[in-house]
Amino acid sequence: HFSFFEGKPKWPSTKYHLTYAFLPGIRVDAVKPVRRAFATWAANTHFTFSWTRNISKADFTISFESGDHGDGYPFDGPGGTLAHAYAPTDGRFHYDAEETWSLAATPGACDLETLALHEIGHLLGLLHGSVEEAIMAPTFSPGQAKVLHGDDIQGIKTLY
Ligand code: TQI
Ligand code: CA
Ligand code: ZN
Ligand code: ZN
Repeated sequence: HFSFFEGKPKWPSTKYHLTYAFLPGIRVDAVKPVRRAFATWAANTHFTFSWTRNISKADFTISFESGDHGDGYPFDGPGGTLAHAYAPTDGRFHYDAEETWSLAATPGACDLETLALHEIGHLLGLLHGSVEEAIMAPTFSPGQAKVLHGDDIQGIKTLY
């Protein structure tokens, strides 16, 4: 089953339209999978998302970072942590720039869209659940591509 962060932080219920921006240094090929992941969440929740170029006003920022990048959660080179994202209403979503990223399920590489689906779940307030097929499952096999599961959607509907 789904779970939430301690204290259940969430976006204010009046704020159902959220914006995201890509920070300088973003891989151009990451834009499409991230946009698809936001569209998938939008299709299954009350949220709408749009891309903004105004970084200072964006609710979410997406960037590629490597090693110690100043937020107290350094990345660890190839393998290990692939990406991380913060609880509402921080909005930061970092990919580990040192991973091998891919645009589809590829052995030995990580699927940008699957990771985005998972990290957006965190951005919206979900923690890891116990349903193996869910995008918020506590296990992840790189190379695998996943889609949203009823349990992920149920989690957001319960939180909001
Ligand atoms: N990155 C972790 C993750 O996204 C970072 C993390 C650990 C985290 N605990 C957190 C982020 C609590 C927000 C809140 O879960 S990861 C998994 C899973 C990772 C891990 O790259 O290690 C998945 C990425 F859930 F299987 F552990 C995707 Cl699905
Ligand atoms: Ca890593
Ligand atoms: Zn970070
Ligand atoms: Zn996670």
